[in-house]
Amino acid sequence: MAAQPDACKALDPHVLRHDFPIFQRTVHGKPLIYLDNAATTQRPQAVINAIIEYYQRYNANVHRAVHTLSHEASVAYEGAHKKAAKFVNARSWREIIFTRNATEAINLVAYAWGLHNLQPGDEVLVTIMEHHSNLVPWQMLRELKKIELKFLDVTDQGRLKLDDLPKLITRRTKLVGMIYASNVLGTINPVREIIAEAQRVGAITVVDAAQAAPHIPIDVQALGCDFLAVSGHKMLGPTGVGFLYGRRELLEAMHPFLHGGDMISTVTTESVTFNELPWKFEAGTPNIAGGIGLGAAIDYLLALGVENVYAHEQKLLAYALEKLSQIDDLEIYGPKDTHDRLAVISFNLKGVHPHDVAGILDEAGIAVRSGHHCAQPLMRRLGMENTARASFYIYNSEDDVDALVDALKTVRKLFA
Ligand code: 7TS
Repeated sequence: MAAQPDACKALDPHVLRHDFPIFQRTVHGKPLIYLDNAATTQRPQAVINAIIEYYQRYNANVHRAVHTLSHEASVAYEGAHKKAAKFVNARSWREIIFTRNATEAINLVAYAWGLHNLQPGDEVLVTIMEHHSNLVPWQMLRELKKIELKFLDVTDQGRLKLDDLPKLITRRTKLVGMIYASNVLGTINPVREIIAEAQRVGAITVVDAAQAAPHIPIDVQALGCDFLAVSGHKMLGPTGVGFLYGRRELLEAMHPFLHGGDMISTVTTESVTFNELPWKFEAGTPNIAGGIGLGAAIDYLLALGVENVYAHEQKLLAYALEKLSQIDDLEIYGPKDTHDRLAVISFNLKGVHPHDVAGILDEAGIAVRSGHHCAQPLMRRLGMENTARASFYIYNSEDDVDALVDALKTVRKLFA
């Protein structure tokens, strides 16, 4: 049974770990220390159970039949949309479209809004900090629609240069895309301010919240964004499901993304009318089990309190930055303070390739990522090609930081 700590109390990672069956295994004979949460998190038993229960007890297609199993599956799947709506404080669950992941959510905006609304000469502004998933779709539109793509720069410390905004946002700016929190540097961006600037010229705003949603409370109404993309697997949910929040008036006015079954209302040989929201944007049989699993993940996170998740990670971040700074020849990227920063720490050990660092840490049972983290323009801007990256979540403790620091000291000795 999932632990349900009091929302006012600090999270205890040692207790929470028991909810995650994966921590029963070892890696190279060592207890698993999982520090690759920015890539994907682990799943609690409650999420695994929700998926098993669907397949074992009410497996059926949704929206198509009057029989009991289909009704139960439909209620559960629709219920997951309602949970997602609550999670990001959308006005209506009809503003929540389930997708495969954050990448598909952003592509939905690019194809269903961008392709039909952008004209040659229009401008799209994104930050240089974007994950490729909020960059390459706009590059695709640059080719197809002859738009101009502009970039908001970062400081060497990895904070956005907000002072540049007034000159970058012009009357021709039609869309502003921004990463809420960086998957490389951990920086949490002032998206509310950027959205307010974009709104001055009537531009559409797209927030990539793939990294933010698992760690900080999201409120789309307070942000005032038009679209916001989330991946389920980065917030304890299954792979293969994420969602797009879209402002209702925009979604109503937009063309569909994919065409076929479920997204229609009536079809004749001559014409077609589209289904109501959100089904207009969910063509074909959806990932029903995944959606229900994501609903269970949201239940779990809301029971913990996302603000408590952030508070826990802030403590871990401060501890980790302090401990890691004691290692000679270790360069840490991103903001040096813990203010508006996730517990995502990219680093390099001088003279050692990050893949070697990750390989040796793996021998110690420690999972970290190494590479360009799908943010090559940012890496290039900051003068680096690859980094190792440790990213923390609710089940990580100061013990995990200590193990990481010890293992890095071993790497340093090996390469001395
Ligand atoms: N946006 C951000 C900010 C991300 O960090 C990622 C994935 C995505 C979008 C794409 O998510 P997907 O679920 O559609 O693939 N980031 C990472 C990472 O940092 N390491 O592996 C995946």
